[in-house]
Amino acid sequence: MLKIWGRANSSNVKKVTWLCEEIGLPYERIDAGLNFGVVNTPEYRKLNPNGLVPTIDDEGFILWESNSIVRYLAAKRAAGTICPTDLKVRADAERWMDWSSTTLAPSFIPVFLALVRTPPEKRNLQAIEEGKKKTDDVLGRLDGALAGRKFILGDHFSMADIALGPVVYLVQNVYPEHPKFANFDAWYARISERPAFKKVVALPIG
Ligand SMILES: N[C@@H](CCC(=O)N[C@@H](CS)C(=O)NCC(=O)O)C(=O)O
Repeated sequence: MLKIWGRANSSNVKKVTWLCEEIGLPYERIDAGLNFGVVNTPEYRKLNPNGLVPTIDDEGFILWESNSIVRYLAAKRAAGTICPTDLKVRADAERWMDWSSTTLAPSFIPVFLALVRTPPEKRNLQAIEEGKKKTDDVLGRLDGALAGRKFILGDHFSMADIALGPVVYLVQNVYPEHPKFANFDAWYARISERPAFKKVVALPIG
């Protein structure tokens, strides 16, 4: 069975568990990271020299980097649905997956870390405000891309929504007072009502 190392509340691990739940792919998840440790053991570092989660073992094939894992599993198990087969549509999906990691997450994760994992007296308020402004701007761009679309690629739910959703879940719960965007709100309502999202993405923030 597919093995996934990583604590359930990590947004990068959630991408992988969400995909598995969506496509009914059985998996064994092994807690690792933060208070669970594991990631600094020599055994884990052999699998993933970064000491980060997630990492998977698919019948002996070891892979890390959440978006690469999602691309791999979706191409293997959900080609034509969650992983588009048309080259241009797939590139569009991959673009949004990369954008989630290179643009959305770096704008908001510093705000999340400051507000959720840093004691009030140690918070850098100016950095938090700057992160919120960057997040507002990035959400506005996502909102623009979602105009007239049910999901980020159009009518069909895809791996691009999976890469965006767990980070957006943090934004919605840690920074709910962000400016409102109609297309973004409608899309978030659509993805967050999916049973798999409710099961593995909508977990307590910590
Ligand atoms: N680019 C990597 C980033 C992985 C990453 O930063 N994971 C975080 C959790 S979201 C982590 O391992 N943090 C340390 C820990 O949990 O111990 C990916 O997308 O897989």
